[in-house]
Amino acid sequence: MTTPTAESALAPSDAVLDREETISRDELEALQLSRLQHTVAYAYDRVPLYKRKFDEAGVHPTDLRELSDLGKFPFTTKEDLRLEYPFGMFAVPQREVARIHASSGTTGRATVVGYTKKDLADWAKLVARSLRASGVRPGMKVHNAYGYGLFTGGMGAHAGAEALGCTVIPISGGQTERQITLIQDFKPDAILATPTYLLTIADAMMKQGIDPASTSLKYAVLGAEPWTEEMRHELETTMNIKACDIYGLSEVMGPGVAGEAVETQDGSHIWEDHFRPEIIDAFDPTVVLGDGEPGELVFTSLTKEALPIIRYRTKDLTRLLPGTARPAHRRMGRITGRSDDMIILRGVNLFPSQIEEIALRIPELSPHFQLELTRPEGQRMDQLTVKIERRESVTVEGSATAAKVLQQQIKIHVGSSCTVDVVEPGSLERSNGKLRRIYDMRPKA
Ligand code: DLL
Repeated sequence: MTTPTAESALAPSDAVLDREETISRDELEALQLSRLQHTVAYAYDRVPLYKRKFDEAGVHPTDLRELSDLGKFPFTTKEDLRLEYPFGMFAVPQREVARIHASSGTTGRATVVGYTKKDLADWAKLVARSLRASGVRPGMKVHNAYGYGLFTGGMGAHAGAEALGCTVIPISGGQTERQITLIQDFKPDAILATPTYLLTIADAMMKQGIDPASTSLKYAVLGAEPWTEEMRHELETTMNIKACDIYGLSEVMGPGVAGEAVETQDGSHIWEDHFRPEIIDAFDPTVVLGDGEPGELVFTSLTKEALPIIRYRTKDLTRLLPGTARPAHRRMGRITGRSDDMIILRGVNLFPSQIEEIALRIPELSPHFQLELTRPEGQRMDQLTVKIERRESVTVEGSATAAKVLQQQIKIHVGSSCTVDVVEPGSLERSNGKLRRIYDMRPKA
């Protein structure tokens, strides 16, 4: 039950919030502490890896007396999940595992995650909460273009939209022409997709002579890859929609670990009744940073049964900010990138999102770009080439000046020298889901 005052102050009057969305920070932290104490003991008792790690670190679940004691416990990494492949991290017998998802495993073994029936219900509730925060309401038609299958995006978003009371259109990713037909025929109110895939859809509409701003779509809930405020502006104006962020990762749950409120559009609120976030120094993980300080995001699950996760190092770089639309739940700043996606070019750190931010401020250039890293024969220096499509309306001559501007702006704001190659509209690979931005063609050491 929600108190009418809290609800009317926090969200449009037609939204009924979960009680946990409106509680005070003190109440939330008390809930976190009791759930955390339970989770570390549960993980220690049921998952041999946690017992081994805690024992090696000389900590015991009873050492967790206050929230800051969490810092005494060891981290969990993707490597741990890989080593325990496939089911070594599960804390319940297999018959209690209702569903399994896995990461694509393009680099090394897949990481496998499992859910009990209660985990699935909690997950659906949190995705529903995220979608509602982003403007989606019961009764709306939701076009779900996240990929279905082992990836958590499709089924996670699907269950959340259903739990909210929406009519779900489970199209999955790809088959862009068909997506466009269904958007025109079924007239959905909201679309769920990666930001770059929504861009692919908008682009394909324009090619077919359909104005992307003319569809029935009013809301988009976008995530699974980093995106910028500039990309939000691009999508909102071309499609005449409100676009909000949704964040999550399979090891922690899937989509819906955090979601953004449409009335503030100021970063995703982490649902802290289910996850305790920390920010650490990515280079010295013993240092836990304060709110507002940028670093690597770490999560501990508070309610998960099949796969409790303690201090999971996400490699996502961001910072924690105070709650706004949901005051007790802290927000995360935009993910600037992943520590393992960082390009180090002649000593300068660079993320694709920085290029996106700069390029989209130059009107002649489109949001379609990729970054190529090479090391020319006989040279010791790496070379970065930004390949970017010019806008359809811009001539080749017109784009030459834009290329120079982009090159200069990258030098000024990022500190890297690069080559900019403006290419024909439609010539770069389009996204079907998570878009690959970096093409590393340097000889392998
Ligand atoms: O991408 C879950 C998801 C599906 C989230 C649909 C949102 C929507 P994974 O495949 O395990 O899970 O990838 C997780 O994707 O660690 C981030 O690096 C990135 N990521 C996810 N959401 C965002 C976001 C899903 N909103 C990894 N902004 C994470 C930036 C994101 N990066």
